Amino acid sequence: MSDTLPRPEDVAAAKQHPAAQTRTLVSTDYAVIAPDGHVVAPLVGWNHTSGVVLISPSMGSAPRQPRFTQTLVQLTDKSTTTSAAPGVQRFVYVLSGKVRINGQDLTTDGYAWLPPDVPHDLQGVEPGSLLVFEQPYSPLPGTPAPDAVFGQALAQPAEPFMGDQHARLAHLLPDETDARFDFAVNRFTFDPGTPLPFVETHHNEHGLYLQHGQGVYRLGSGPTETWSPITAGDSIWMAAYCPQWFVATGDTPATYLYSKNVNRDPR
Ligand code: UGY
Ligand code: MN
Repeated sequence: MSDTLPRPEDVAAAKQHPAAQTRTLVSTDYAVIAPDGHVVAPLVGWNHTSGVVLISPSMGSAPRQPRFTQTLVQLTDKSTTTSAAPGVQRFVYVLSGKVRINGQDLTTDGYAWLPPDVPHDLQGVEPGSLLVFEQPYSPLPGTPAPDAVFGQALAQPAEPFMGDQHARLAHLLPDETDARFDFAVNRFTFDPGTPLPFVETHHNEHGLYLQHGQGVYRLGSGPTETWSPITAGDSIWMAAYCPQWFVATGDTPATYLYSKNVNRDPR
């Protein structure tokens, strides 16, 4: 066994190694997960399916801890699954490929919200990838959960955000009109150069997946403040009260999908 340590110049050279670089950042109030760090593994509760759990409660410690999971699923034509964990709602978004859920075929930008504790029949039809959010469902007192929702993101109205036609927001679930939904998933498109109009700070947390384009995300404050360059395939967790701001860069629109806990008292 060697009793010597690497020389300082060896450490300096290691830091420059191409394989030692990553854009991934994991902080106390946010995380940026870049594909360069993905480690693919079989997914619990799925058959013939691997993927990456991008965001989960393991990422932080209470109270600044994700209360949901966001998973990138590598779909095969043999993939199957029938439920999330007990009491957990599931939202499935097709990034590519084709999936059949309860007999309905979904292709790119198709999605399904699946209520807790009602088995579903999900089968891969053509290989591709899915973005899946899961969060424990919190029912309204005395009110059952809604039935499953199926949709196509491009068919949902994309409204100008705070009057700006260059930032367009589509709600994929009816959370604004139906308080039985405690979870929202929205699709936000920014034309090049368009920003979020102000630095948001709010009690809700977000899971975000950049589907198209690129931009810069300002996250955190004080010692955790960062200005992260992000590109398609990157994910972000933003804890409650994490200051957040975005501007789309590049020549094409930037589109992100994001989740948000809604319609429940945060106490
Ligand atoms: O709904 C939202 O809070 C959204 N405007 N946040 C975000 O895009 N970071
Ligand atoms: Mn926000």
